[in-house]
Amino acid sequence: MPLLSDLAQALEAGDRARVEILTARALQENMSPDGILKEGLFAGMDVVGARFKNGDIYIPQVLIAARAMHAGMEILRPHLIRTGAKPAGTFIIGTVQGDHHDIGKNLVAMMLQGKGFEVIDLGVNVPSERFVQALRDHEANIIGMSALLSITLPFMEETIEAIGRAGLRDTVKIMVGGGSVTQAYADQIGADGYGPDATAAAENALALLA
Ligand code: B1M
Repeated sequence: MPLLSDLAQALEAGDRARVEILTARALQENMSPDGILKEGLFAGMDVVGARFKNGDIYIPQVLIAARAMHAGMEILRPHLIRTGAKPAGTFIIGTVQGDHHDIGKNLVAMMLQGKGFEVIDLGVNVPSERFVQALRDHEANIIGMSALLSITLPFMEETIEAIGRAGLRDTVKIMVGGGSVTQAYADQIGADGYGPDATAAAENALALLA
């Protein structure tokens, strides 16, 4: 549909005003909110994710596109709620205790939203008890931890152990990532998934739920 491909292209270009106009126009033309989300906004974000992964674009362009996506989603939100569209899953994310880096975590959160996840962002410097409490408070499918500092890596393992002690390990998938994290480390601490970058993280999160 030309209107939705125009919307996807406006998102790829990070053109927030045009994303708002085209989202509203698609609603006026009685297109389904779910279709506008998937074939317009998410389709555009998929292209942004692929370009970022290939190194064709950089963090600022991703952030600008994400801002445009959020603007479109705000217009769609009441319509999505009314039509009962279901998110792909619920993903709790945070940067582990002692670590205040959040640029990568925020990118991962945006890519997850671009794949249709509802994201609950606990912020930075999140101790294991807060991750556990968040799992008790929300019906999440996946919990994700980010760490950039070598000295904060052990808090990922500690959190996985705390989730186990709380009897919640079988209820949720666990993903890890961030500058200091490798697939080998993820395997070593018993995480279910890892993402070397934000695009791969979102793709792997979907695969974990498949
Ligand atoms: Co910091 N810092 N920093 N820093 N900082 C690093 C990480 C460092 C490598 C710099 C260096 O020494 N070369 C180094 C860590 C060394 C180490 O331990 N291995 C370091 C240090 C030492 C420190 C301080 C200790 C410095 C000091 O005060 N002496 C201090 C610590 C503060 C703290 O956290 N307690 C500190 C502070 C800061 C700032 C506050 C100034 C700032 C953070 C601002 C912010 O985040 N709001 C900062 C920054 C910006 C950096 C660098 C320059 C950039 C980090 C970044 O944002 N990268 C960094 C050096 C570098 O990397 N060049 C450095 C971009 C981001 C998109 O990448 O976060 O890796 P990244 O995320 C990627 C993937 O990893 C993945 O997707 C993202 C997008 O593709 N990903 C996930 C991330 N989370 C994921 C989760 C997933 C899956 C994938 O699943 C859940």
